[in-house]
Amino acid sequence: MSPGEFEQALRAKGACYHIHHPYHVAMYEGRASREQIQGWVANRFYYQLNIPLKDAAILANCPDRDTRREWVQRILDHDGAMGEEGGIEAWLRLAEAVGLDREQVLSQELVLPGVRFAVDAYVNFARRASWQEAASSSLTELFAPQIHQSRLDSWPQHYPWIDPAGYDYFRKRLKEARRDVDHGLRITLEHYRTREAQERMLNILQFKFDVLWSMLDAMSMAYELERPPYHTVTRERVWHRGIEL
Ligand code: AHQ
Repeated sequence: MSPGEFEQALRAKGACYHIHHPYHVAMYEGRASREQIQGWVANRFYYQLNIPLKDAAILANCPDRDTRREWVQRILDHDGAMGEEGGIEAWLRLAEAVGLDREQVLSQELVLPGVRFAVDAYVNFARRASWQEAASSSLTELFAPQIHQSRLDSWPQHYPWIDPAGYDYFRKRLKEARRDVDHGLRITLEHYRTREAQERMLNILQFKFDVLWSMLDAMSMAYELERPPYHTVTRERVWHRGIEL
């Protein structure tokens, strides 16, 4: 495919983006309970925590200085450059804004096994794949500005109990995601030159859609269907607390 056709093919896969997942739609339409919002924030924290590790894995595999000096910004966006808050801290403010305890979120005790496995699969993919393939897997962010904007547009009116200061994270990502996509697209349209390689990349993008979709599936089981792991055995949170620590 030409670069233009390839970009169109990438954008066409947006039909699988998790903005269409019933859990996200319920949050957007105001049908989510306080527990479902809190569960989403506490579980998505694990994804946010791991983005810098994923991006550092890409840097570690990338011999090209110009690419690294641009890609490194993503780590700073999340960890916070010196003197700046950063996205992980902003997410903890979102956690407090939805009534979660900061230490409980940091403890990861609410992170569901299915969420942990999906996020770890993304980080481990980035460690093993070529830096170009790992970089292009971030292109689910082609669709991220829309999902962040949808929360800013709908949550304040549906969930007046959420402290609006918590929405800073979504505003912050609106511009960061657009800048990330600009760089990710340049790498992707440059790297994949044969039809076979382009089809492989579309499959990599589907893998990342599956990561995002599976996270919400795990949350649906736990917070919508009332079937958290081991619910037939105990109502206690007995699942593992992470072995990567
Ligand atoms: O907050 C998000 C974020 O920091 C990132 C980094 C990027 C990547 O490197 O894969 N993807 C991503 C995403 C974030 N938010 C998600 C959401 O729904 O709020 C969307 C997600 C993405 O589209 O990959």
